[in-house]
Amino acid sequence: MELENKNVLILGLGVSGVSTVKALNKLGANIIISDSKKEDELKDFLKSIELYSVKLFLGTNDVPLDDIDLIVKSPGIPLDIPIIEKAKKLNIEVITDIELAYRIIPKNKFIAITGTNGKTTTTTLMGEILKKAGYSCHITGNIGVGILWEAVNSKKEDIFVIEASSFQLESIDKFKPKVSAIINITPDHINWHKTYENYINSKKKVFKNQDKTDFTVLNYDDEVLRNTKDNINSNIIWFSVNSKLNNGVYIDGKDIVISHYGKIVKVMPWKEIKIPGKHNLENALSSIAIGWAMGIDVEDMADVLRSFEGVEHRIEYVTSIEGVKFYNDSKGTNSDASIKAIEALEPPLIVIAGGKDKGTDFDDFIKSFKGKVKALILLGETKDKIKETAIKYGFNNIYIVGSMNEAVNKSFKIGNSGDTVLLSPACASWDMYESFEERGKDFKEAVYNLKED
Ligand code: UMA
Repeated sequence: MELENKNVLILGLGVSGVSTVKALNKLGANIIISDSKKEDELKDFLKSIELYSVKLFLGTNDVPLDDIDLIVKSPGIPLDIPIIEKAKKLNIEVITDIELAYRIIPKNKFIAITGTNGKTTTTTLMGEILKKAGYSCHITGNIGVGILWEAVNSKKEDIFVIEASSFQLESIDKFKPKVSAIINITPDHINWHKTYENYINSKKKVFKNQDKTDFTVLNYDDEVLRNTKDNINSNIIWFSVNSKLNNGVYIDGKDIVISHYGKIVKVMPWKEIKIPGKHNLENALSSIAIGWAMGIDVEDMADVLRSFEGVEHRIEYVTSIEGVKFYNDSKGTNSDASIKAIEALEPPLIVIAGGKDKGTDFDDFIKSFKGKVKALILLGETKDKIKETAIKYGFNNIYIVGSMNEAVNKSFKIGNSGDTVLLSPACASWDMYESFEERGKDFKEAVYNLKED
């Protein structure tokens, strides 16, 4: 795609925006940036682009669109804000970074991994598997790495492993990955997408441009995916923890196997996978299915799965103090993710939850306690909503706190040797923090401070 001397408006100067600015500068575009935040709130991001010649509109998204050829929108920006409505009327195209990356380097191979939960683990795992198999790859996208700067600095043989969010996928048009994967779908980001159906449809866009030279990896155990009525033109590879499949990756007794139209290939005993929990078994099976589609040797996949330890902020063991174990699951940004964390750990649990309200309910979250959770410590925007739901289901051992430090101190005070304290908020972090990483780090710091007291 030719961008030299084109006027491109970059909406949002966060992680994705900065990467887009740097890439477009390299491609010779005229760059206009708009962010609703003011200069002092964007200090770090502005510093990373200080060398470039750009036109800035800060503290507003209300920008003249007269000469704009293209808008590249940061994924989190909703599609119904006035500037985007105005652009639509003027027939100015609005896309997200993964779409533009594809248009710039369409000949590279893209692996796009989406799903409500498990995206980060599967994306990281996939990167490790590809590296083990000798490929050069870029691990990008929602995982915290803007794709465009990577794209303009890549070689044609490089593989892009993209953690793709529903926000990014909502604004794709031509994006066509070699392998797409949807690990699971449960309600999330309803405030942004308006309805659960819209959220599901944005995830499914990941396979909409694929053809019979491509592959789509889907979870057979996920009802939404198993019952999909969509026309999928690529080769589907199912994976399942619960069912045997004619064509796919599944558990057969002690082993993980791949069945290719009935021809069985043994991968490894599933108990040898290092990352714990059933949800991680799903992540492992989806990685094997993607690896199979990419023609990777099963021994390479098994080797990585035996040693891969997981990712930061996802059921991450922090430390143990006086017999109380602490786990950081700040990436538990929706009920389903937090339910998986509760299922994966040994009781009794003290759960720290609450955060930004995304318009979902907490019924399933509370129902998953099933005698495993002995106390609930709540903070953030959703604290009262979660408390009311807990009481509705007869769970009353609840403490409301005002900060992470207070939450950690309270958990330690009520915890006994043998208990596990789990930060798994079931909510996004944006009411109190810039990101879930910042929240997780704050939790870990508060835990380490207990040690020093
Ligand atoms: N902004 C406006 N106008 C608006 C709204 C926002 O100008 O109406 C501005 C904000 O002031 C801010 C910028 O847009 O400066 C933020 O853009 P963004 O929210 O898209 O955030 P980025 O920093 O660019 O990070 C994004 C992803 N964030 C979101 O989708 C919310 C990051 O995923 C991703 O790692 C990064 O791009 C690189 O691809 C984070 C995330 O929380 C991890 N994702 C959600 C999730 O996983 O649940 C989807």
